[in-house]
Amino acid sequence: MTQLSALQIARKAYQPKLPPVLRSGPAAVELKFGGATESVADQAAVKALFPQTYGQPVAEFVAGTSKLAGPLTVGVVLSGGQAPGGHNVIAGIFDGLKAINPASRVLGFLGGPSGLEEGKYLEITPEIMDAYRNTGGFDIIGSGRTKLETEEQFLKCKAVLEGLKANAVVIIGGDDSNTNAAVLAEWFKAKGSPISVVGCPKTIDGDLKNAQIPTSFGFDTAAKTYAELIGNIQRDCLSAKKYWHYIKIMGRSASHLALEAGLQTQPNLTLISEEIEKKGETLAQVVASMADLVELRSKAGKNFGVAVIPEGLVEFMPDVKKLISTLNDLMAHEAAAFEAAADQAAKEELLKKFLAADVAATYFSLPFGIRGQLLLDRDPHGNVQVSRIETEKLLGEMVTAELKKRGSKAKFSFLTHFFGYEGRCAAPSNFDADYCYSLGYVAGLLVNGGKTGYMATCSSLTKGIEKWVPGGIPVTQMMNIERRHGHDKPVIRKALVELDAAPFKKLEANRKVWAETESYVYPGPIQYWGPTEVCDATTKTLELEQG
Ligand code: FBP
Repeated sequence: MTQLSALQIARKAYQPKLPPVLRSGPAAVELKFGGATESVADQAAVKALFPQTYGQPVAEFVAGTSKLAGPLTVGVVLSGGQAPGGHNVIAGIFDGLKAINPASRVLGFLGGPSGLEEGKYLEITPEIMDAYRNTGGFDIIGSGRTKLETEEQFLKCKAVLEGLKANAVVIIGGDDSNTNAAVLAEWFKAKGSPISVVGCPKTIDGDLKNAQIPTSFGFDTAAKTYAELIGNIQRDCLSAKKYWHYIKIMGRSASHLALEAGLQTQPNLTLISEEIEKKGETLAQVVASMADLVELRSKAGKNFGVAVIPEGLVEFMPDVKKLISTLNDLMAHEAAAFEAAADQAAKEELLKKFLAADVAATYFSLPFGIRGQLLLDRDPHGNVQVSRIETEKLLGEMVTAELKKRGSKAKFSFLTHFFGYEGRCAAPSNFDADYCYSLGYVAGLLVNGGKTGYMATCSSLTKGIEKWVPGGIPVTQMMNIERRHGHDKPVIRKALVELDAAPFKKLEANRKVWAETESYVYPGPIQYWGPTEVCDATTKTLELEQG
């Protein structure tokens, strides 16, 4: 029996809030529909791929009356990386379905999409559910990264769901998982199956957002957790005045988490990958400007500082990007040769044979350890696993070398940190606890309404929960066609940091002052109790984007 901390005990009793319109129960709301929708781009191609579900209207829940279905059986899948609040999504589905009909059942597929394919599940009982309310993590049923995309997999899912007499499956995942959910919804409809598929927007990375989805769940808590840790380091940095701290922040590709953590804590430097890509800055140029900052602060007697570095940075610098994509292709095509190579030195001999001169020059300019990390196994999509590349160390070592090359008098002693897994399973903030519970509740209502190919949403999030608007967005509306593994595929468009939007502009406007001074902010731990403007505030990103 796990021993609960005092906070966990108190937190279990927290009753997540629902938007006002949902508080009178499922029979007292109805769906109001907008007009037909179009995908964000490539309309003809997306329409051709989704003839059954394309163009469905945006739906909003308003006060009214709804016919409640009989007992519903709904499967739930947690897909991809953990994000705080996943358990509350399931709690929202559970409570929503029980409110629709007390005999409704929730079946949690184990270990992610593979659990659905293989029919491995756990029936969620009230006791199990109560043990997980308001907790972080995905451990109630586990998660996984299996992609559901082939006809064979769909047939297996259909057989499993039909065998369980399930009415629907809710897929809680990021852009790829929700894309696959939409494909599955379309496939079920084409086969004449009444099973509906509904998605929920999850990822700490914050890159599943658009005009319809203000933010993905988990981003709020993860950003606040990282901001607390950065704040603590800033205090230490300012107390000791002897180190530069290079802190890498998770977020596979987009820099949303680094930007948000930077806005919350105001370190001396926050790198934004999207800006570096736009300016076409090479690794050497990024290192040179970081060395400039060290020298500038050193001249003012400050041989210390804090720099925040986004996880995906290396893939946004043109020279390193070219190197990584060349390596990805090479390691896929010459897999046998690379596997046979005994060690890094042997692999590098192969590289000398295959790489063009400019790419080889970039590769061999990197420290030995980092080169080894670039040669590690690829993820299931054939991509380098950026969370395993120590970009923070790479930059620290290269800045040291650059200062030496310049004959600089600046004292530069660096420490590295990587904040990623520390934030993914944190206990959800009030915002995420409420948001996730509401998303789950909405997913249950969409199932009750027989909707398929929709993602549950809540909009108007910055105005306080009294103003939140629950609804559903057709997934095809968020899609465009992208080239993946040599094929054109329909995918939900990934949201990178927009350089002309308010959050980045705020960083840009303050960058010089934050670089030269210690304007550090110390957000402290996620606050659960206290004034609402402290405890229930959303992120700076949402505040700046939505006013
Ligand atoms: P999702 O996109 O599935 O939400 O996961 C994102 C993420 O947390 C990234 O920030 C990180 O790069 C990656 O997962 C790490 O993956 P893994 O959990 O496989 O180590």
